Amino acid sequence: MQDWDIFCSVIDNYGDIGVTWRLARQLADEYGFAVRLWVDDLHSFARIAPGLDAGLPQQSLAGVDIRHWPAGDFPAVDAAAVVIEAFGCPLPERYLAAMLQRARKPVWINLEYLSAEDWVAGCHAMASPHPRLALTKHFFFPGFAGNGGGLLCERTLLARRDAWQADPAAQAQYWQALGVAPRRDGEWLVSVFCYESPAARQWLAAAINAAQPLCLLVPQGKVLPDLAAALGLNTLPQAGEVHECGAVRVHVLPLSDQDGYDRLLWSCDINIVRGEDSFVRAQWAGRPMLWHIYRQQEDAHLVKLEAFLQRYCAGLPERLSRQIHDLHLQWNRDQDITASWQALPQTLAAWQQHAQAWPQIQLADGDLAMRLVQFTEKQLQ
Ligand code: TRH
Repeated sequence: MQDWDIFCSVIDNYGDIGVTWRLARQLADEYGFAVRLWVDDLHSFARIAPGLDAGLPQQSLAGVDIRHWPAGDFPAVDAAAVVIEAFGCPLPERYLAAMLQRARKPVWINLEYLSAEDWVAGCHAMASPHPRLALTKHFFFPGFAGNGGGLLCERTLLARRDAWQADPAAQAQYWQALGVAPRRDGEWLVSVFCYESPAARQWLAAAINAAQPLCLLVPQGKVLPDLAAALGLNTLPQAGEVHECGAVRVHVLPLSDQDGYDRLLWSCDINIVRGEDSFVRAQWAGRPMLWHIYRQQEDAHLVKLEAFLQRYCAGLPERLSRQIHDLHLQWNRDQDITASWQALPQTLAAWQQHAQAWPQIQLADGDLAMRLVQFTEKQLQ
């Protein structure tokens, strides 16, 4: 059985662990590989993997051997045939030495952040020999159709999503279990997993005062101070709380595991998402979405955002493309999105159609794990 080691250093939030945990599970489940996932912050990990015991240095979950990556001395272990460092996290010297011990040097991959920018195609799969050691690292860039190494998506995901979305009874049961009363007349269900920001605060205030009824599903997280301000609360709302204000009812949800979060995305009409992994999952939900991109220095994130919008809106009717651009650019530049939000009913049905077709286009050449496995196989030949 081929063995893989994946290294994840949690920088902030849940994106780093979210991506590596998803990849580790898929490699174990779909390819039968022996996967070890080394994580330096098990407490963050446990928030999105409730079955994990953050106090244990080693445990098995979903077929993955999870190891705590200690800050101090790294344990003496044999290196795997394939080694993934996620997002450029430096590997421990002791592990590098173990890699050198292998008769056949491991395939060493730096899994990069996702970007829709054109330069990705030129850098994807590039080799970088280590300056001192007889080891070579390859850069593997996730990417959109025709650009880079694909996007993470489990083989059966879209079929499971379709079955869910065609099953009103399962959805009704799901909402009931979350304590969410049935949809009211004309109401939109909107999940809200974004960063704290003036844009979010403004949008919440505008939504409360708008004519369109909304049910907001808000997993516990960074946007709660904005929500408290919009609702006029003195304390942060807690999971399980329900608030009604103007045209809006709000349910604050506990964080679920990743499969539970997928179900939330599949069940909503519009999903507000962030970072990298929830952004991709919202695309797989096949529903209109609004991406709150992770802010970077010198507004580098706005370049990334524009690159995505160009791909996402290519070939769309001008009016829909404008609508999607306006919402995203205004939200991410902290401008007032009230007018764009109010115009949404005019394009929502067409956006819905586009969102439904988009995943198939992105997955036509295979998902990220499949392409990663093909790449490593070639290296191992
Ligand atoms: O949490 P994020 O903002 O993460 C990241 C990191 O900050 C990273 O450093 C940065 O570079 C990157 O963004 C761009 O957003 P993301 O990527 O969407 O990760 C959230 C994860 O949490 C994702 O795997 C889905 C998961 N999740 C659950 O499992 N359950 C939940 O209930 C929710 C709301 C999310």
